[in-house]
Amino acid sequence: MKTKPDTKTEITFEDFKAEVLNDYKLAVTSRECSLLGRREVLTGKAKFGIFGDGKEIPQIAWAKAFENGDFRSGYYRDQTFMMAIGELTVHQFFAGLYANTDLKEEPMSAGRQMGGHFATHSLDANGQWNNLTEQKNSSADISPTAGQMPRLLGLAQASKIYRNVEGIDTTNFSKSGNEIAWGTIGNASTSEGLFFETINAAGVLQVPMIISIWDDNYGISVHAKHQTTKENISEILKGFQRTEDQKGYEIFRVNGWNYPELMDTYQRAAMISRKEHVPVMIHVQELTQPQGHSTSGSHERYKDLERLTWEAEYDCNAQMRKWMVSNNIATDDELLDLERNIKREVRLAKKEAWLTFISPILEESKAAINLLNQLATTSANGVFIRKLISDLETIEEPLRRDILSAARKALRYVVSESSPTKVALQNWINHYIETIQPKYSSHLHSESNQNALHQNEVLPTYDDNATEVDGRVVLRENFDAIFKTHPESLIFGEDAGFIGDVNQGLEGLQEKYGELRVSDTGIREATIIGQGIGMSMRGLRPIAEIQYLDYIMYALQIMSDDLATVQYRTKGRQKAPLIVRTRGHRLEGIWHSGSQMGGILNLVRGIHVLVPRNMTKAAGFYNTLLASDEPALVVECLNGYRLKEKLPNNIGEFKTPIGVVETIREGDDITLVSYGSTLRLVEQAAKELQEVGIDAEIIDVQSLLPFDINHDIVKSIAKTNRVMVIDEDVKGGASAYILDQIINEQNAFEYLDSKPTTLAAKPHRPAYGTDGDYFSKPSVEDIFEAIYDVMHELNPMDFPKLR
Ligand SMILES: Cc1ncc(C[n+]2csc(CCOP(=O)(O)OP(=O)(O)O)c2C)c(N)n1
Ligand SMILES: [Mg+2]
Repeated sequence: MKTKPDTKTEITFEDFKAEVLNDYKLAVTSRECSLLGRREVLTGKAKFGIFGDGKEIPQIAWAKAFENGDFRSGYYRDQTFMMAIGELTVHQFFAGLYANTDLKEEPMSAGRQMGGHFATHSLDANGQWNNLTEQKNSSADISPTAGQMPRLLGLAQASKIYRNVEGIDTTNFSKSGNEIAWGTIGNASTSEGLFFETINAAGVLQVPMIISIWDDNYGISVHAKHQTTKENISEILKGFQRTEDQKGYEIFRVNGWNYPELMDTYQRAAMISRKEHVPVMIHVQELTQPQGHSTSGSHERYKDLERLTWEAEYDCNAQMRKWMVSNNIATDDELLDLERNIKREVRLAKKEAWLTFISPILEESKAAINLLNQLATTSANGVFIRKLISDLETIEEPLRRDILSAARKALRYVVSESSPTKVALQNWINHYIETIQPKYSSHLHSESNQNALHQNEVLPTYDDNATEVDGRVVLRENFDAIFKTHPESLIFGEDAGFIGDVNQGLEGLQEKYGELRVSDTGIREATIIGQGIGMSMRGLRPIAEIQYLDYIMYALQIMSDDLATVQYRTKGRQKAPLIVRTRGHRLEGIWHSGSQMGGILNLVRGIHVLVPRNMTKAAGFYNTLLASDEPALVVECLNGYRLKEKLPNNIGEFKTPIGVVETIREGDDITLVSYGSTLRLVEQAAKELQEVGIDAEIIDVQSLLPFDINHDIVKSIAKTNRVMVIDEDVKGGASAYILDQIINEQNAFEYLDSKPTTLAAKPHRPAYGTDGDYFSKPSVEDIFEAIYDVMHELNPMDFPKLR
């Protein structure tokens, strides 16, 4: 067995010993955290725990190969790695377990994520980039198994772009593309489609990605025989192995309890990937899970005695210990001593973390009790208020919920009294909510000065004799300008490269900007988004193209779980300003009609959703978004690429504002609210309604998320006193969302003389063909008649029944 690492500079045995001892110390510290962590949950101090026990040693080997500028995209078992790279202290580990909302105490997510979800800070407190090449980076974890994979692909691809594309300012992001993106995944999670999709894509793209598979034979209680063909993921992925004449992966297999072999494997893997930009897979086998999956259960229920005995013996920490003793690195007594000390240190750090967590809350409780006592002395209902106080006082370690709940309930007892003590309590409650609520609700969007809402409108301007061109040409010219002025921008998607997208909005641009910046991808929507998330986390400005809105369903999970939550789950310390470009609305049949907006709207809060009615508006959105630091989805009108638009002369500069509606027709009788391709039908219906004396006002929403930030729609309703929302989504979808905004956010009910209505599509998917469309989605006649009916109800004499 090797006792010396393969390093270029020779080190003495004493140095080597010291390093090994240090590693062991870290492994034991991390294990102690897991053991005590579980106890904290079982005694009620924390709600849930999922820990890294049984996976310590490979993570120490990995950390030694991990360099500044590198990125991790992993899952909840990686606490030892985070400790080893200096990004997680024992104190912070427990602060995370208790959900401390102070970002200084709990830098992973300020208590928003359960423990075991790790992150580093890419951004400073103002939302500006830190120098990522001078720190070790971890993209923020998410809980859905294999959800870390798509992003991992993009994190790795960024290195390839930085190494090979000229003209980008790399200062904060890369040193010649030498950074590796390191992934981790559990053996069972490799069953997910996202795993296989990512593995294939990284092999095609040849990016510096190293994926470690922590294999403990189980996924919670489910054995490998139910998870993986041949019960062996590296065995079945053998075909990915590169050969002399075919690119592919380098695949390693190593036992997770073998410290020297792990050291060697990780060094070799890093060398290959960093230098050659080759993806590497490290299958770390024979790992264990000493305390079972999480605090929710015990593994004795599903592991037999033989397995439990094996796990005890092959526990990676125990094996490392044994190896140290047999190689004269330490004696049993020395190690016992060291382990005792670590136990004490971890206990102390845990205590401190608890104190820093609970102290401010106890202060807040004291302040509330003080005010409640004063209220009790002046109120006729003092006895009831005192009961609230004594209930609160008996809670030794109160939650903020307990404090606020008692304070709010007390107000009910003094509802018809007036006293300075009541005012004091009211003020305290208001102030408390104002200061505490943001701890849980801030940073859904960027709070930096590049927030998309800070971007002002710049109108397109035209030459006197501006030519009329196909809409796609406006887009193409604008993308050309974008790629010219933003060297860090790039676009990729199915058919986006060689032919310049299926509607030619990128025609000729690959030739001009190269295959790395305007690229074709495989048919794999989730990882197209993952490429975008990862690259935008590393300072690039990717535009990920999803060919049709209908197929965004494949990507929606990762948009919802990952992209939409980046800012929120890091409390503004990471961002992924990815632009997702797609096309939808009204074309043909069940899967080319893209109208599932309601589903999207409800799943991607945190991402802007923009629905431009023509290509000039769309181009303006891209220009706005590139000046901002937020993610967005832009849905171009599928049937608008060949419609004529005037070509602006300030291509690349005009900006469509986000969250601002546009009135495209003025009228007095009713406000019609719609967006996208349906608008053209609404405009036609309005013309026909004018002929029978009905004067409709039409508002183009343009931006569904955020929605009408200036509340212009209600101003229109104040004039017309009637509103109808017209949408090609099903009822209860986007139209319900729009109506909710108008009624609940804009208080339109004050001005309404008629029932507010929605006109939407049939509940089934749209049938194929022109008639299929006519009988599935609102037609001009449907729109005409629906509006006519509203006017008939109001004035049957002037508008007699049509049918
Ligand atoms: C998409 C999804 N499905 C189910 C779960 C619940 N879940 C959490 S962890 C886990 C098992 C994962 O096992 P494995 O990948 O082997 O990792 P290990 O915990 O064994 O390290 C499951 C089913 C989840 N988080 N996400
Ligand atoms: Mg497992």
